[in-house]
Amino acid sequence: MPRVLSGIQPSGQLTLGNYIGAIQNFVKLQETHECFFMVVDLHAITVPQEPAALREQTEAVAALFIAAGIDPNKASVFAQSHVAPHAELGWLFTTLAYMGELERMTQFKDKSSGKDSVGAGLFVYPTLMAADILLYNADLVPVGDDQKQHLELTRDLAQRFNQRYGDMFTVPQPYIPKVGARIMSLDDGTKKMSKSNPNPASYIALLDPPDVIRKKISRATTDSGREVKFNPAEKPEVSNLMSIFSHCADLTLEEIEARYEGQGYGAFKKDLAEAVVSKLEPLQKRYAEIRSSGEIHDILKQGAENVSVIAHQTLREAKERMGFLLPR
Ligand code: AQP
Repeated sequence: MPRVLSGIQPSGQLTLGNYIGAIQNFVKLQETHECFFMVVDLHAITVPQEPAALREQTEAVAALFIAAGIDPNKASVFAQSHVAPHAELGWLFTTLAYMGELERMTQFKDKSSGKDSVGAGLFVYPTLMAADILLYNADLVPVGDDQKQHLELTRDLAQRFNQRYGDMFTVPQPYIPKVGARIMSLDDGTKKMSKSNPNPASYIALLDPPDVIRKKISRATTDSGREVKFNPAEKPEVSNLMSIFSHCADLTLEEIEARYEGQGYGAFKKDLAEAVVSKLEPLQKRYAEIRSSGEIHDILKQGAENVSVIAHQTLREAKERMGFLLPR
């Protein structure tokens, strides 16, 4: 079976953007691929994290994976920091990357813009992401559109290593959904929905209670028009709400346009809120059960055990090819 790897940072509460752009695809792919899904805690510390919150969020993200439908008997679910070769291979790839290519990363530019001091980890994090993927020779990486550029860098680094040291790494392909690859912020149709946005009204968290979801959607920015029409260039906010509706209610964009023709935004937003609430209700129920059972610790332990052999083997081979003296 082709191999899939992806990860999510425990850098805040997971949003509907993370779900539609990434997790929904994880659930589908586990049926046809060998899947490895990580909570990328080493990535989360590229911006300051409060220790207790990091621990709690790491557990929460893993539990949300399971609540969303990832089956630990089909896919390996683990925490990145539980498998030490990630950090070590990350360093090896950092030495292969060029400053210029890291400076071009738009996520780095976005996250560092306007800040007085920016951590070096934020700058080099795409090389750690490359190591995460290449450690397992993943064929496919399901991500949202925002990660496309990092995946390109991963491909470049794999090719660079293969050229210098001989063919070893699989050059991975991105797997990006056609609709919903970039869910936008509720208060600004030009910015992606992001879990670390300081304004909670900008995102729908997967664990938001129903009334909070209703309030956030009723207050979501639209435009001065009345038409529910999919036109991302001219109506970015309404188009974004339509994408969310399409995913949560399993309707096409055309069906949504037809249903709300001539009705303005009121009825549309009301139905959208109910569709999101119904979509998240079973996930939230299952999440509460998983957290109270404590089973997530066993799932993470088993996941790390499953992947460790491959990770150590790859790291050893990469070090050997690069000329490290290996312990005998
Ligand atoms: N708005 C989005 N629409 C579609 N997909 C999205 N993803 C993130 N935001 C959206 C996808 O979710 C996965 C996890 O991403 P991540 O946690 O590694 O970091 P990120 O891409 O930077 O996501 P966030 O939510 O914006 O986190 P913060 O705020 O911490 O940086 C990825 O596959 C991503 O594409």
